[in-house]
Amino acid sequence: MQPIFKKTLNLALGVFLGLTVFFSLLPLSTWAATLLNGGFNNPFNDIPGRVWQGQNEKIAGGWNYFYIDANTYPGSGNASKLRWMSSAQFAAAFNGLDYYQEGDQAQNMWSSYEFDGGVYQQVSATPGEGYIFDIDMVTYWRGPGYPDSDGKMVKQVGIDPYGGIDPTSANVIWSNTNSNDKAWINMAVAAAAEATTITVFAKVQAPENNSFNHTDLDMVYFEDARINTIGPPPTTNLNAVANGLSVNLNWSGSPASSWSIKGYEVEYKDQAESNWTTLQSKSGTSTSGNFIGQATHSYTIRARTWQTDGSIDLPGLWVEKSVTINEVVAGQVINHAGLGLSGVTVSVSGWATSTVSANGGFYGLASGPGSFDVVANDFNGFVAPPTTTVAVPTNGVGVLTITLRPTGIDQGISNNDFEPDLSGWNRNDNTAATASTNSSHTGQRSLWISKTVNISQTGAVTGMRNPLLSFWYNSDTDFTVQFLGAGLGSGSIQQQAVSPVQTQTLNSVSGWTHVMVELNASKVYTGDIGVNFSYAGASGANIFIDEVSIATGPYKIYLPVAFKN
Ligand SMILES: [Ca+2]
Ligand SMILES: [Ca+2]
Ligand SMILES: [Ca+2]
Repeated sequence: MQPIFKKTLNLALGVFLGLTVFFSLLPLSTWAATLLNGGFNNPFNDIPGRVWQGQNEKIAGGWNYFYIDANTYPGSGNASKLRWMSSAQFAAAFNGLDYYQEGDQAQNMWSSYEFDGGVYQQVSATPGEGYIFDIDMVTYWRGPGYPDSDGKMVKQVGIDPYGGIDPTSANVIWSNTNSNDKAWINMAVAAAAEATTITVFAKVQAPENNSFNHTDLDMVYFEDARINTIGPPPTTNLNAVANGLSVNLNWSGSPASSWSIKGYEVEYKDQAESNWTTLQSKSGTSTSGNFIGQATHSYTIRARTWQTDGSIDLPGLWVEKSVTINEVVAGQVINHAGLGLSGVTVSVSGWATSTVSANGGFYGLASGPGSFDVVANDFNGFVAPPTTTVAVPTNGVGVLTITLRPTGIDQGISNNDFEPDLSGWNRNDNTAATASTNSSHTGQRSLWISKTVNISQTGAVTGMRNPLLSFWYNSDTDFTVQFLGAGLGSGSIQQQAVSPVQTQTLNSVSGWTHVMVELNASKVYTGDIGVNFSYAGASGANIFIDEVSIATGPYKIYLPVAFKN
């Protein structure tokens, strides 16, 4: 198809040039994009700062050179082994053929080292219009005298529809590659202009040729480039709606007449970050999808339809949508040791809809604004905390960390949640420690310590590996927690009076905070075990404690692990 196509373009260009003279007093056609010196003919310009054996390297008028540092030797050293010359300059320098196909010159580029570079030009364009850029290119791996070596030097052309000049930009739409050595190849790429300037690139990537003393030159010629309109690009519709943490998407597109749909390219990014994540690449034909975001985060989603005529692919303009994840109950499901639990069902009491915690335990449940009674399912022998009322503000998020803990014989104490009273707990002043509705992490109540007191509970466990005390607290003053055991390494199954094995002072905090304390006893513990909270200070303290657990810990806790909500 390519040769026929090229003739058509030549004809069209000729007609256009004729008309340009005729209509020279009229405003420029709104669709025209004019490439300067597409033939890479004289005059050539010296490239400032690029000198080879006393002569300036040269670039065809209208064009600029570029190279990609990472793939060019020496990329960080101004690519000093990569040269751009006119075909006449190269012929004179090496006593060879002035090799061009059209007009009076071509653009030559050469190196005897690894390179990735080429030429580019910025072109005025009409936003929304579809353009095709094509150019003839030929490579000579290790020079014309070396055997035809397909697969070594890789040709590619690109368009940045935003007019940028960075060949490594993700904005650049690149053609397929061609690595047919020692043959003129017409390369083409199409894009719809996103701005009033677009940039066309033609490049060749060549690996190191390992010739002795770097005597073999890898050569490239650029010749006979054109840019033309190619008719309207496809249109795209995109819908994006958040449901819980899931951003649900669907899209569709319409090709221009005589084109057909190739696929839909869909990407999204967190607006706090710069990188786009690909949800579907250009050949994908699905028309819906979703991704899981984070509560309170805003996302930009973009989609563009690709159409094809069987030989060239033309993408449409990006269509963008913005979505913020809010009006959800959101947080993390963790175990008593602070590790995220995935697969736990979280729901609003009385609602048919629910969600399941994802990787890391993160969950989000679409709620709308209001107050909601949130409950999680028990999971893998872990028991969920009681139903908890969560307030979700308009355009905001209600946060709840849901802590599941071992139960039954795997749990060292009882009445962990202080619902509805302090049964099972021993205190030395009944007025100083109460089960209060003033504050709770989950459920309706927590342990409220308001003045000097000791409150403790002791249980017995058998064969508990690495006992771990954990709880949530929220306090406006310092207090002390003691993890009680029968002594280090006793190994005895006889009942012994417990005593403090670990003592920690907890400081005032500004919100509910998760705490974990290891007993640091024998790896497998059998015997009495317990916890004592004590406060000695002024009356009127607001020390709230909830969800107290003594259960097996992980083999290793990576501290600090503090959760706030
Ligand atoms: Ca030429
Ligand atoms: Ca070949
Ligand atoms: Ca509670």
